[in-house]
Amino acid sequence: MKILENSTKPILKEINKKVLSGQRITTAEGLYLFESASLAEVGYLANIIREKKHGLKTYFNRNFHIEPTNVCLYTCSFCSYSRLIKKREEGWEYTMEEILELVKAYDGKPVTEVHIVGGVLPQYDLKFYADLFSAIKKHRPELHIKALTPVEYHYIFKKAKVSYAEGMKQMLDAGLDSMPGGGAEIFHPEIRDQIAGGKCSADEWLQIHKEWHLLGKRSNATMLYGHIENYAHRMDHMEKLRELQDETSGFQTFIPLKFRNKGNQLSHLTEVNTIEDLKNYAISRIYLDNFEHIKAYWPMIGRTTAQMSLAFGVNDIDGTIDDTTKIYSMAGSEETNPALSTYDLVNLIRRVNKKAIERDTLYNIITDFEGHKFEEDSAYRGYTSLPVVNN
Ligand code: V47
Ligand code: SF4
Repeated sequence: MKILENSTKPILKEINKKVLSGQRITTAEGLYLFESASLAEVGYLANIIREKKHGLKTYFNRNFHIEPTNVCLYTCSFCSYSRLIKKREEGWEYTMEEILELVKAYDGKPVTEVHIVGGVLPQYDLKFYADLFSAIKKHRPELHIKALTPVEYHYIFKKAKVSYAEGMKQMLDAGLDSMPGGGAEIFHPEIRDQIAGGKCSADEWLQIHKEWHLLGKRSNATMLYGHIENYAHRMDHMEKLRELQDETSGFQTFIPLKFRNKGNQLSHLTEVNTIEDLKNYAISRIYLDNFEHIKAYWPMIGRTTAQMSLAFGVNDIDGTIDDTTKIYSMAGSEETNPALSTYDLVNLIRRVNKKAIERDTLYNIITDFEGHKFEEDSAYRGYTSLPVVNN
């Protein structure tokens, strides 16, 4: 396919040349793609990079989520999930014992990761989380703890009067394995001050990840798109991530998060459409040349868009999570009970002719499902019009 070599648009020909020769595109070129390129054009380029990096491989993992509380001191306008501290009786606040019970509920189940993130409250301080991580490790040492974002870390380190470097070291010693990508939202202050005022700034978010990377550890990065930001804000966000990644190489995965408008202060905004979602995945794949993985978080965008995203630069669709995750169902995701079995996930990937690989958090391969025969056969659930692959 040579659709772009003969393009009449010189800038697109130049971007095509760069992608084919493995060169980095500029921020201005990324902005051009958002503003002027078609879905087919960016999809074509993103898929070249996806296949160069990963072939047809598509990763998922087996994890579960714990949200210690949905009460929060902050009032991010996009958040459908948190209860104001004034209305804390409407939310939940788990004790250490209750959280450990949730962890123990997965004893004997083949999950490899627990993802812990929630609201910010004074009782969940540095000591609480250090004790929690140590207790989880004591109970199940091989379970990977992916927990908290710079939003929580900034708050608990400030309260404990420790530097970011010291705080992250204490978390490491307590058993933290990696950091999820949340809390990034949109870095540019024009937007951040309006939608996430009061919580950690872009520089603080980036600095905390940097300290974690300097300890030799890995993390993810997200971008909340499709609300009041424009394309230049998205490019500015990705530029800051690309710059930090050039310094540390500590990010594993970029996860674009589509803004959902149910039950929050931004409910008057219309959600962007699927074309916009796919373009966003594709352009992030093209621009973030130093990120190994691009993830589509299927509980947020739905299974069908997740399947389509695999042809637009995405090579990871997160995991088999269950309904302990409320963030997305409360924000209006079509996935009201976001759980998929391994069988379902593998079939979802196979139906769009990709190869399913179960990974651990650090992308070590646990099971390559190529040629894997499932003993059970489940009913066709109509995710796409392609037939179920039975091999
Ligand atoms: O930072 C909150 C987002 C994030 C809404 O690292 C919303 O593997 C859309 O970061 N519409 C938290 N998004 C979740 C997160 C995450 C999820 C999955 C995997 C990983 C990973 C990280 O959720 C928040 C915020 O950007 N969010 N409300 C909403 N209404
Ligand atoms: Fe609190 Fe996070 Fe919701 Fe902001 S997004 S209000 S920090 S729970």
